[in-house]
Amino acid sequence: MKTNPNIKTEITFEDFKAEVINDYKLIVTSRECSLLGRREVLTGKAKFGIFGDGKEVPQIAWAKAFKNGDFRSGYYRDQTFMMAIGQLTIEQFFAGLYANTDLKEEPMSAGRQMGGHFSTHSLDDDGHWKNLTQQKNSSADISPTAGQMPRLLGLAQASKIYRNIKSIDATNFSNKGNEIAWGTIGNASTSEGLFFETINAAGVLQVPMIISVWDDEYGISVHAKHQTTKENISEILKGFQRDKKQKGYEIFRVNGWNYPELIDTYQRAAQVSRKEHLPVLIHVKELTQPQGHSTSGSHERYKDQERLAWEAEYDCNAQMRNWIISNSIATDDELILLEREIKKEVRNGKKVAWASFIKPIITERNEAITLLEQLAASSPNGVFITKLKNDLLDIEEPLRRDLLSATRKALRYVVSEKSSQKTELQNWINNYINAIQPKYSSHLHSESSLNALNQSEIVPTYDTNSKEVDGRVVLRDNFDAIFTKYPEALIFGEDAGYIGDVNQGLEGLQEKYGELRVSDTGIREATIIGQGIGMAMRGLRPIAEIQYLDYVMYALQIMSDDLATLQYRTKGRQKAPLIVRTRGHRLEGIWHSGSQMGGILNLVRGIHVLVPRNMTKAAGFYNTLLESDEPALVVECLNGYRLKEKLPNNIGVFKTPLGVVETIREGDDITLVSYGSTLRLVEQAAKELQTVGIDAEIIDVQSLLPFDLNHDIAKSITKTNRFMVIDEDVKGGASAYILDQILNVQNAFEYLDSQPKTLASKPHRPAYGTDGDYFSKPSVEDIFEAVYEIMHELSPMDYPKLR
Ligand SMILES: Cc1ncc(C[n+]2csc(CCOP(=O)(O)OP(=O)(O)O)c2C)c(N)n1
Ligand SMILES: [Mg+2]
Repeated sequence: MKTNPNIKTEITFEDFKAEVINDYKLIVTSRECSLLGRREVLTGKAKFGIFGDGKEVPQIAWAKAFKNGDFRSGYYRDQTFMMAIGQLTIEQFFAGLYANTDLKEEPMSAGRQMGGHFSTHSLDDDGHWKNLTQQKNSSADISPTAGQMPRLLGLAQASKIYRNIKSIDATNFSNKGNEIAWGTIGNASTSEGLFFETINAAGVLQVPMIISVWDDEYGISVHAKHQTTKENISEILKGFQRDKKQKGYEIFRVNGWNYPELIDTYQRAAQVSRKEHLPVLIHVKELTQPQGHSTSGSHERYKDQERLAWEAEYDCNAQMRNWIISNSIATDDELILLEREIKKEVRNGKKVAWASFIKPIITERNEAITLLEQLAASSPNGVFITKLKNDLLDIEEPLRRDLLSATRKALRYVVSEKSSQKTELQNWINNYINAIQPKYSSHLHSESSLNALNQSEIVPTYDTNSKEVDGRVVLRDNFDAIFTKYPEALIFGEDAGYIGDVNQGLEGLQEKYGELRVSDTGIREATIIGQGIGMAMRGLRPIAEIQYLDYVMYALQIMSDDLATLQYRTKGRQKAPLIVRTRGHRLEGIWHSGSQMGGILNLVRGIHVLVPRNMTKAAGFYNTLLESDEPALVVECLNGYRLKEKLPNNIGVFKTPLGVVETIREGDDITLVSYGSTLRLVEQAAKELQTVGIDAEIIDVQSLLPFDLNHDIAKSITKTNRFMVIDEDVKGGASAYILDQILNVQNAFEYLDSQPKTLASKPHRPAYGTDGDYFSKPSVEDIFEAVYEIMHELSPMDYPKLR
């Protein structure tokens, strides 16, 4: 089941007829899936359904223009397209609805995403790139409306990079940059800022990107009059239309029920975009929602009779059917026969999908039932266990939760008994959880051989007379080495190009490597990250620069929803090894010294978060990350660019390992745990503490995610028996995360003689100026006194109260 992608200019009428009928079969199949899918949800077999009904015909036209190597970045209405490019079968459609965890049955996400969230496999079983130029590609969907837009920009930009930078090995990724990135978005979702940000950026960058707006006049129940100025997205975007003098967009409008016009429009759009690398908007109007928005509600509640009647008449499938008959391509009777056949086929496909979903669970239930029966027979509490067993047996469509719930409860009835039957059940439960849990929890990170944790440390080495230079020089020289070593590496951000970043860490590099590899961008953090995600998904090694840590907030949603979940939501079949570079901590004022680290840590699980204390460490992290296939956020110390560091002689080679802490001062009395710029204050405080006889050990965390994999902090605490976490984030932020790691992951509470403490900033944003900093964030005196207080509690005679 696939549409014919090779439109020929001269075909016989028979060929033409066959192609039209094939397309009609596709749209009917897709529609039947939607109709039956809804029923599956309403009868309880599936949890939620959101379908592509009412959007079928334009997707056929789109699929015909979509070539191998192209990428889609779309949303939940695109099932017909996925079917038409041969990437979604009826069985897979239903496997998605049932959340089948077997990737072979449910290739979109192995049941991790709700149905209607599509993807293709860019990676093989081992996590290595497949040849993306020989397949049709769909980047994995996410649910937040317009969240697909930033990545779309990067997917398109990759073609531009491949076309213009010849030194990159493009074998797996591009044929001379001829690939188009195709986006889809609902009319209402164009209200999102991400849509407008992407539209503008693509116009500036002039990349081969084609956005289709599926316009059905509604966003759930909310009509276009509340969504879009003039109720017309292509009308208000008119100013983007290119003309003879200025570059811009090509904008098309077409009715979504008009099959021949749609085909013509998509062919023309593709031609111009592919050749000229031009962004295109196709406003596909007059679409419908035959079953309403999703299985959660009915559209009769908010559409009047007139609208419903119009939708019935202009249903794109109905219109195509009329067109086929009026053009004598097939008769009504022939179509009825064909539709009947398809109905059967979809019903059968559904049955097959359900059987393959339920079969392994039934087998597993049989195992559990046998074990419960044996346990019941061996226990004085047998009747209770038998009841559990019978209840489990009564469940017509059991889930794994039901199996575990029954078996785990059964153990409570035999808690003080000893029997081989009990041991057997305990073992079964343990093994079962071990076997099933990865179906839901694997691939938060790459599980390939290129996982960042497989990268071992290479220490920086120095000449005997090595120079002391500004920290930014270490970085700059290291980036220089990176761009030489990796032709596919590129960096972009606000002021990252011409002036070589606001702190001169990229000084002179645009001149050396060109504007495509070292580039300025507009002020648009979310799409800077989107550029990075999209390009990384197509084999490039982007470094996206966010000027200051404080402004990561603008990009955090995309980092969290898209980048952080990519490996997870595709069960390791897509990756975006994007490096996000930023700088932060301790400068001036509310929006130039924020440390929203707790928020970041909680929101980006799936991305490594690294906080190097100096530029040599930072450079080492970049070198490590480029050898791995994982995304990371690197936060450089804003006040460290002018501090002197020795210049290593193995620049571009040394590697800072992830998840490894460093003890930067040894001591016996207390372990002080911190990171980033705050460490300099902690070091000063430690010196001053020494003068009153307190010998502090200082540990630089360096890598917040992953965190101290060797448990070196706990080892230090076995010696000092007390510790304090010092952090410039608010209380309950990163310090609480670190505390949890030390107490609950490293179990260091066993070695403690004093209460573990955290010292963090005031709950308000940091005030401006030196005094603002002093009264907002932990100062040297604060650290000194907090440590002294711990020692005072321990021994008031030795450490009398200070104040
Ligand atoms: C950021 C965000 N806000 C709200 C939602 C809930 N939501 C899901 S779909 C939808 C309406 C989208 O309408 P439109 O873009 O026109 O697409 P359609 O479903 O009509 O094809 C909303 C509000 C969401 N998924 N993401
Ligand atoms: Mg809509």
